[in-house]
Amino acid sequence: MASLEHWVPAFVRRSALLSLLVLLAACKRVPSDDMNQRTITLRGRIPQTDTASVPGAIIAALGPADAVKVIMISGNQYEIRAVSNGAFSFPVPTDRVVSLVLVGPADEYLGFVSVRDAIPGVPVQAVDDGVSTIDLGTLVASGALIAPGVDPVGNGITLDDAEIEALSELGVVARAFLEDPDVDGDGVIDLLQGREFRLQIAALRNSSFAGLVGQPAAPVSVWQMGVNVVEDGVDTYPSSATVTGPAGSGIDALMVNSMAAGFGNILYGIPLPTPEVRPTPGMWTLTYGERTLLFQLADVSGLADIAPALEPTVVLHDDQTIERIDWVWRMADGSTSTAPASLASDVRVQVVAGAPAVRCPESNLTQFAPDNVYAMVLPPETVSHELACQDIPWSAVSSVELSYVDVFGSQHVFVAQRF
Ligand SMILES: [Ca+2]
Repeated sequence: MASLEHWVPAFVRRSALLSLLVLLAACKRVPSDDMNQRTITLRGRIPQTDTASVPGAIIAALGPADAVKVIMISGNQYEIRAVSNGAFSFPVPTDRVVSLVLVGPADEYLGFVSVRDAIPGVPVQAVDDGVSTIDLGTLVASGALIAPGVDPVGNGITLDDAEIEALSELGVVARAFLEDPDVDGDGVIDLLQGREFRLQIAALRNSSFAGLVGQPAAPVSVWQMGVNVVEDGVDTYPSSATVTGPAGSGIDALMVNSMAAGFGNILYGIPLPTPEVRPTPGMWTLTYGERTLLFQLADVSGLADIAPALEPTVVLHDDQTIERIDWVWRMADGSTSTAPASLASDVRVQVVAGAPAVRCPESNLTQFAPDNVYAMVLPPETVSHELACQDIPWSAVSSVELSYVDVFGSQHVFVAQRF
């Protein structure tokens, strides 16, 4: 982790930043019967075409009607599924947005499914109780996008307007990936080559406590960016890479190091020269070994401006130790969401404290920052958490950190300082 030290400002190095971007496990193809979480069936039909039956017709560019395969992407899992008799039907996990890329007979990229021209995928994480199948009807080409023939929102999936807007913003990085899934530029969709290259974004916002109540978060103080690389059959990768950002990014042929490497993957961190400014939109390139990756980065401001924020309230015992931490999901319009599972795939509670507090052995987050005495990953619907260790004195606490990984994989961290 030495490389991390070079680019994390000292004021946050001691706490939350060590948890940023380290959630990235190796991406992998997972057979659906290995998916332990709840699944539903997702199905639909590709559009019909009549041009193929016209003798002498000029062969037009391929469209969604030519799809023979669908790539299903859910977080760091993906599967390649066949289109059969003009239709597809397969099980999908319901903890994240499921993205669908349509693929032609010679592995041509034909586009991706977008719901309401806003959400880059199907928001099955917001499926209604008791619903076991989402039927998208016959897909419709809509410019560069492919729209469901039946809007799943209102037909088995429930989202309100604030949630749809938030999901549209949270999907900014996923959308770019779906628009150009040949990041290494060799003309073949990377996932069909067993390669996954993902830009990763994290944002950290600070606030403070007024008494026991966390105040609204300030603007982002630290943006982090990294590129996660997975290639089938590759166990080890070069430990460094070279990054060039768009004009104005201040990054030109910069040597960067691996922040973390797992089983079959590597994460290259991209140190931003001005961490409080969001990564510059435009074309970023990262070269490692023989490969050069091209990422078109959109404006990610919405990941901070529109993404929901977490605001904690601490509840103490009479002896001033922490009994529990409650929180609300604050939407951009000031309302609170009562359905956080539609926005996030988990929520994390961390407590940074000095002596006499000691590390709680029940903590279940493997990546521990040095001063953390408590770190727990919880289901996203959790909004009140009774600490597994009831011996942390509030007077020893310097900050409470709530964070979540959104349903597209970006990480959002909220650090409430006690002093
Ligand atoms: Ca490729």
